[in-house]
Amino acid sequence: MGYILNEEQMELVNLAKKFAEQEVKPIAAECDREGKLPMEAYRKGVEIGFNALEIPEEYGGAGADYYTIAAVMEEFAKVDAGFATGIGASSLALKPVLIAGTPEQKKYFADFITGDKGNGFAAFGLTEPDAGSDAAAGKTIAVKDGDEWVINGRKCFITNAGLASIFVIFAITDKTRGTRGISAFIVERDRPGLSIGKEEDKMGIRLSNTADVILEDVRVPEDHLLGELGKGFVYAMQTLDLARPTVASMAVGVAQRALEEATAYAKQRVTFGKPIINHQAIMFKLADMDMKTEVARSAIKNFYDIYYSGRKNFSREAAIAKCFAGDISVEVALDAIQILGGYGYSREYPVEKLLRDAKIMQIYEGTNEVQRMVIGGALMR
Ligand code: COS
Repeated sequence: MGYILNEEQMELVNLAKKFAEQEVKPIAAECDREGKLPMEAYRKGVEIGFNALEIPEEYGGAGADYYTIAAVMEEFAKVDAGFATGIGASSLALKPVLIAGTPEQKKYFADFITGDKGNGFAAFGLTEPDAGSDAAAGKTIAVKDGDEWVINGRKCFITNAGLASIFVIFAITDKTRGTRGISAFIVERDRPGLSIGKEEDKMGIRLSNTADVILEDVRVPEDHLLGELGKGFVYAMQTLDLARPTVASMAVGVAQRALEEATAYAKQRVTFGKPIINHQAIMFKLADMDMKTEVARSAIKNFYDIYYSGRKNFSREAAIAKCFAGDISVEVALDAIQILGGYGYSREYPVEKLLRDAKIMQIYEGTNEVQRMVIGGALMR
C-alpha cells in the first residue's frame, strides 16, 4: 500500500515485518503492561541493522532510501510504536551528524550505531525542562576551556537516553546571540559527569526508553563540536524537518493497525442479523479510517518526492505529514475503539493500547501546534 517499492526494497520491508511479528508481537502486550523494554528484540534488531538503515554504506550502514525506511517504520509501528520509536531514534541522533559532521565525525558516530564501537543506541539531546516547543529556550551551556568544551545542563524526555552509548547535545555557546548562539556537540555516554536521571513512566510507547540526561562539567575535546559554532539550532531544525516524516510513518503504522483490527472485528461481529461491517454506520466509519490513513501515507510520500527532487526547503511538507498523520492516528484509533465497543475499551484487546501509542504522535518531535506554526509561517511568507 502507498509506496511503490521494487523487489529489493520490499525484501527489507518484508524482513522488518517478519521480524516485528516474530520478535516483538508476542511480547508487546506484556512489555506494555509492565513498562519493560524488549531488550532481546532490540539486541536482535541492532544485529540485523534495523537501527542503522539510514547510515550511508560508506559509514557501515544499510544506506536505505527513505521510502523503504518509511515502509519499515510503518511495519514496526503496526506491531508496536514503542519498539519503532526505540529502534528508530538512533537515526534521529545521527541526522545532525550527517548534516554537519566531518567525514571523520560521521564515521565515528556511525560506529556507535552499527555496533563497532557502541551498543547501537544513540540519542538526540535537544529538549529541556523549560525548552520543549520553544526549543531555543534551553539553558544547557558549553564553555571553552583550552582545547576542550565543558558542558553543564539537563536534558529531558530524551528517547533512548537510558540505552544510548553516544549523544548529540545542543548547548548555548554564546548567550548574547539567541538561536545563533547554540551549538551541537557529540558526547559519549562514558564521559565523566554524564549521568541518566529520571526515566519516564509513560502512557504509551512503553517499549521505548525516555529519560533525563544530566551533564555536570562534562568535558569533550574540541573536535566534538559539530559543524560551525553557533549553527546548532539550524542543525536541530534541519534534523527535525527530516525526522518528522518518520514520526508520520509510525503514526500511519498505528492507524493502519487500528483499521485492520476494527475491520477484522466488524467482519465477524454480528448485530441485528448481519456482520456489523454491513451496517453503513460502521462501513462508513471504516471507509473514513482507511481514507485518512492512506492520505497520511501520501503526505509522507509527497515529502520524500520533494526531498529527492533536490528542493532545499521542505519544512512545510514535513510539518504537514507529521501533523496530519499524528492527528489521524488518534482519530482512527478512537474509531477502532468505538467499533469494538466494550471490547475496544478492554485491555484484553489491542486497540486501547493503539490509542495510548497514537497520542504521542501529536506531541513528540514537535507538538502538532508547533507543526501548525511551521505551516502557518510558510503561509505568512
Ligand atoms: N531549517 C533551517 N533553519 C531554520 C529552520 C529550518 N527548518 N527553522 C528555523 N530555522 C532558522 C531560522 O532561519 C532562523 O535563522 P536566522 O537567525 O539566521 O534567521 C533561526 O533558525 C531561528 O528561527 P525561528 O526564529 O523561526 O525560531 P523559533 O525560536 O521561533 O522556533 C520553532 C521555531 C517553534 C519551529 C522551533 O522552536 C521548533 O521546531 N520547536 C519544536 C521543537 C521540537 O520539535 N522539539 C521536539 C524535541 S526533539 S525530538
